[in-house]
Amino acid sequence: QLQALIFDVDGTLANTERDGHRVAFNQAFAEKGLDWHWSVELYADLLTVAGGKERIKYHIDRYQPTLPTTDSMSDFIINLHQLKNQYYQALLKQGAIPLRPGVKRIVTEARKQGIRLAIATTSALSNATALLENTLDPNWFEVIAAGDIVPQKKPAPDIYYYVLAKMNLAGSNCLVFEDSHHGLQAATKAGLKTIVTVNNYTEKQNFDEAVLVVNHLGESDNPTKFIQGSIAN
Ligand code: XBP
Ligand code: MG
Repeated sequence: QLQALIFDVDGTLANTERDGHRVAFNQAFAEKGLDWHWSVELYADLLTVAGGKERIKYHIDRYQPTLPTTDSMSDFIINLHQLKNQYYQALLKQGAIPLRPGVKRIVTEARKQGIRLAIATTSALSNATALLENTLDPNWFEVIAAGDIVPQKKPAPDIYYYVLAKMNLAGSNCLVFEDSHHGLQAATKAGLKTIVTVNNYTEKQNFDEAVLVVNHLGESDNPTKFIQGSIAN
């Protein structure tokens, strides 16, 4: 029996990456006087690393050979990431990052039916909460599991195990919404069934382990396209 829906944030609730996090990273680089620029194309490669701090570290190790190899928790990375998060949250406040189709409808319907809600994201807690404050309501979610709350980010299953333990739920009673292969791996390893809503950055990835793959969650004026699997699953 379905008791809870667990949502990823970035790419699933909203398309936060290209016009959100990426833009904010570039704003932070400029403010710090760094001549780095993450183009839409380059960012597709950088997205193979989950977590903003981890992504900066990857960039330095791979593309800034003159800089000494950094510790992922170095003050430099932590400060740069915090600055980027301020810019990101300002973009959210401006309403620059709307929810994807169908998200509000599904969350509202679940609430009506007494289905419990949770968040499982790699993003920093302040970013996840800010997105919910500007779109839905953080209080609707019983658990907001985010960022460094677990030692290993997605594709490790830790964040999903954390949510299940906090909510005292069995995986078989939950349904996950994800947009990426990383996220699908994390949920699958934790024994959870997953619906994938693809976006431009993830549409070519492998989603064989998903129960259903769609282009988005649909609205009456914008019907969902089924890519893989069927509702009967
Ligand atoms: C999202 C991420 C995050 C965001 C940036 O992955 O990898 O790192 O790109 O957010 P998922 P932070 O959707 O699988 O959770 O800078 O807050 O990490
Ligand atoms: Mg995602």
